[in-house]
Amino acid sequence: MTVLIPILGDQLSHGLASLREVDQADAVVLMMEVADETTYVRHHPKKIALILSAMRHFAVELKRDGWRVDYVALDARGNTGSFTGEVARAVKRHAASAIRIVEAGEWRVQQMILGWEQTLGVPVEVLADDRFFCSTDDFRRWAKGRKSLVMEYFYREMRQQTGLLMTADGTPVGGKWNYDHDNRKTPPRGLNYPAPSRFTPDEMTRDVLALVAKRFGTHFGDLEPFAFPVTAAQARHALKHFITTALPGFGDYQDAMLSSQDTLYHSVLSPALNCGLLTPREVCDAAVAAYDAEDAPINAVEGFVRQILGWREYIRGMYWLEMPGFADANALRAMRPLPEFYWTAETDMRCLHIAVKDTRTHAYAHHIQRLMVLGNFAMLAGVDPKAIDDWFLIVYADAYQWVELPNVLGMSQHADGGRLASKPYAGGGAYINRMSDYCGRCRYDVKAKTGPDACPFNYLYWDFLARHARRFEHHPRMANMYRTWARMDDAHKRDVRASAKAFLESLKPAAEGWAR
Ligand code: FAD
Ligand code: DLZ
Ligand code: SF4
Repeated sequence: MTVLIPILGDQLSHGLASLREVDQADAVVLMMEVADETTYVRHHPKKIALILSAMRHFAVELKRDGWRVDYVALDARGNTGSFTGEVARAVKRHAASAIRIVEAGEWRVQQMILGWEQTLGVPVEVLADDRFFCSTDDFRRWAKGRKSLVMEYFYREMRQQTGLLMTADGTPVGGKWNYDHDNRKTPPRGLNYPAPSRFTPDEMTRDVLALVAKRFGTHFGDLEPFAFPVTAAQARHALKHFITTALPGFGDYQDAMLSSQDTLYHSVLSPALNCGLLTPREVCDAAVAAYDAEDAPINAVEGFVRQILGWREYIRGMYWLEMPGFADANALRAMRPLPEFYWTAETDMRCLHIAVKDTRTHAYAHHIQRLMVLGNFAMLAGVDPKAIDDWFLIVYADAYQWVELPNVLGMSQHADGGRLASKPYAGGGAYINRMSDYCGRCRYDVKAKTGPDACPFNYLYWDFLARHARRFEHHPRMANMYRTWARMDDAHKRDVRASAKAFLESLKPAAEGWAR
């Protein structure tokens, strides 16, 4: 009897549930490079290269560890181009009597897996992905019966369940659950920011880079230089580097944006975490160990652990709770096509120009660029959530639908009507100016409120509030802003609306073909 163990491109973890409690002699691991996955959207070339290179390295490591591995390369003869097609061929090739697989990260792929037993005629065992701290069933139980699903409460339960940053008597380390009060400072001039670690491509990665250049060279984004970790050992090195160089400053300047600094104190670990080269447990343990050794302060360590144990787990829970309807959410009825500059970076708005340029070069932008620049603009401008959702899925090396979609449709676009974040993350130019050094050299005037030279975020912000007054004016955390709007004289309000209208009409929609 042969058990076939398919391992998907975001399941590259040696401790994966499907590799445990199975006799190597009876098993064949199947790994598949398939055209459907590389092209269901036109992923950034760096993302494709990362996944294919990490898959190839992982297969070599599995063989070294004694596994029989059947690896189907993208250009292998007979490759059907789909997971289902390749699993079907492998079942025949190995006369497999059963399939054992860890549940997929994405709804789309999980639906395929759930059809295999019937179409392939062999039993399929689907295991929970226990690399996450919280199972999808446990999240469902947590959410059941709650009117509002606040991340902070979920996070506290996760702290208690895992014991991370908890004292022996069940209280949070340091006496507080959350130290954000000490974070989010404006960065002083002249800080010496640490650089994230970079890895020189080996021969295997260079082969992948050549393949990606040939097959996907026309996708949005720069393939080279390519410096992501592609093995667990490299990813652990990157983690260690982050813990020693950047973690101590993580909390303080978490919301800052600087034109000369792409990563500030962020970890840039999400590409490795999301394809499985690191587990969330080892990342949190490393951060807590730094606190225990007095190498990093509590505000930094708690803030960092919250991103992973809190936000990352909560986002995944929300995805599985709300799918498949989540993907069609459009509570604000936004219809505008995506502006062309999301693909070209050609805009005079300096904050957006820099964020798109960074994204194109690195397949990375940090959280505040994603939320308060790229996402904020799309929401204020009323961009169709499906169009901005596609964009975010394509352009980041860490983007898989389970994590991208709730962040985009829920957190940044308010398309879910406030299920994930009760209040829209909307901000005007003053917020971006306070948190960045972008505005000083922008063609627009961040202080001006209306007219052709005013910062578009300023009038778009008020125009957004005016457009959605019925929905938000009685929201307890927004009523203040509506009172300010009500106090503005009618002529100014008309200027705001006219400036917004003229600006929005001037936006060039993206040409067809960038996304799919
Ligand atoms: P750090 O700032 O160093 O944070 C540490 C880790 O915390 C991250 O590596 C990540 O694993 C986790 N984390 C932090 N915030 C979140 C969050 N909101 N959701 C899930 N995990 C989080 N993250 C993705 O992994 N993939 C995406 O496709 C993605 N799309 C996003 C789209 C939008 C509009 C927004 C607002 C956020 C998105 N995020 C996404 C969340 C977050 O921006 C990234 O996880 C983070 O920028 C990754 O960079 P980092 O590793 O340097 O993070
Ligand atoms: C994103 C991606 C890409 C570009 N290519 C592959 C691939 O060729 N083979 C593979 O196994 N996985 C790939 N992936 C990641 C998958 O899309 C991801 O594992 C699923 O979406 C998870 O549900
Ligand atoms: Fe962005 Fe406005 Fe600042 Fe220009 S002035 S960088 S558009 S926030």
